Amino acid sequence: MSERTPTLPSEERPAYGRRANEVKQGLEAAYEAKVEALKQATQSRSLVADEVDVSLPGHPSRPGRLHPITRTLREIYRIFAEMGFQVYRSRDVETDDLNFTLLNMPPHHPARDMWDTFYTVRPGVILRTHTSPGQIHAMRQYYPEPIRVILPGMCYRYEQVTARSELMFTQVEGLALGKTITMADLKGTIVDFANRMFGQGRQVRFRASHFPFTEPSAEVDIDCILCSGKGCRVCKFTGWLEIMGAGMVHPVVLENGGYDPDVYSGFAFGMGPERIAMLKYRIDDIRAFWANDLRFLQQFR
Ligand code: 2NL
Repeated sequence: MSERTPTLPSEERPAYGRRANEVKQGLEAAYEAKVEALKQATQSRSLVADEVDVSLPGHPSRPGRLHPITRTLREIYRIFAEMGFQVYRSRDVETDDLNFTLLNMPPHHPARDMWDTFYTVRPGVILRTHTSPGQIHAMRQYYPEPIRVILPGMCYRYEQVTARSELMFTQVEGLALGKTITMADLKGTIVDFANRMFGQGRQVRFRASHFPFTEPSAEVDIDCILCSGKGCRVCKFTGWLEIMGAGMVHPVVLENGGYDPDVYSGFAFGMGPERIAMLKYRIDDIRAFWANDLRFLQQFR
């Protein structure tokens, strides 16, 4: 502010100051009053314009739905939770070692041909082809305690997409490990699961099979839920539907998890929730799960 030399004679200054104050207060009061009046006007205008008519019908709420695979997974979790299995989460990006070698598939093992995958630019780092590497993580984490876990998650395979196979899909594997686990425990657990998942009274059949990470190995069938075993197109006139693979954990895999195979034993199984959902809900094309067609998705509550 610039300095000014006073020009008013000193006897006039008090009266002049008082008057200046009066003017200032007057302007301030007028300003406040106008602001208040404008506020009131705006408010009454919006009260009229935005009036809520409580007699109007409401907006219907449109609840979302769970994806059929989410529903299937939750059903699987519930059944195994009742049998004492915890959910064990594990990563999608794995090493070749954990996905293959430690599961008894060394480099050049012919079984690797069944599971081609997606590779990252970092050598030895791949997308998992099954949730089994998670079982190695679980074993290494829990040793020497007994284990009862299921491992859900996304798996990846580099293969032709068809009505029956996708390049991304979920898997749920199970692992029970301890000092007294036998094949009888495996059969009891799976028969109980099949009955709870597909209805009481199901026939369950174990067929000898082969996996590199189990010995002995089996494929598990239930009697066809459509024709009860009489034979139809869904079961390809065999009367049976395959629902999972299973077996006793291979000693080499136990050892790779840190458990002495002379002291411990365990059973493991693996299933594909897409396949389970396709059988349960009679879906004939696996691509529907990723197609995001609401007409498909909205059928599931
Ligand atoms: C299938 C078959 C299976 C397993 C998965 C497993 C994992 C470890 C050790 C032993 Cl670390 N077994 N997993 C065992 C048998 C079968 O899956 O057809 N899945 C869709």
